[in-house]
Amino acid sequence: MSQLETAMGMIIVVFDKYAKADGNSQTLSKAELKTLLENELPNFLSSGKDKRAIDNVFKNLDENSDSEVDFKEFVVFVAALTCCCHNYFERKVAK
Ligand SMILES: [Ca+2]
Ligand SMILES: [Ca+2]
Repeated sequence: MSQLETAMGMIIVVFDKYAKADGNSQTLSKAELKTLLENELPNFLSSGKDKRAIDNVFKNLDENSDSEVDFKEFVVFVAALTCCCHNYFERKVAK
């Protein structure tokens, strides 16, 4: 597998790992999203570990407002974060 294929596979594996905690492996509940962020993106939440921060992230991700984050909604989030990282490193290199 290529590097990109491996990266895409990892996103699927990570989503599945956390999404299946409550028996419904198709979507992330708020509790599942919280565990995922705490374990996989510890720096992302370091600025606000309180419940409100999680609530806000969850509300933003849940685009169709069904109180679950499905894979599509999760991928949009990962892509947005990746863009932020990319911008950040580009600025660093440009200096
Ligand atoms: Ca679930
Ligand atoms: Ca949703």
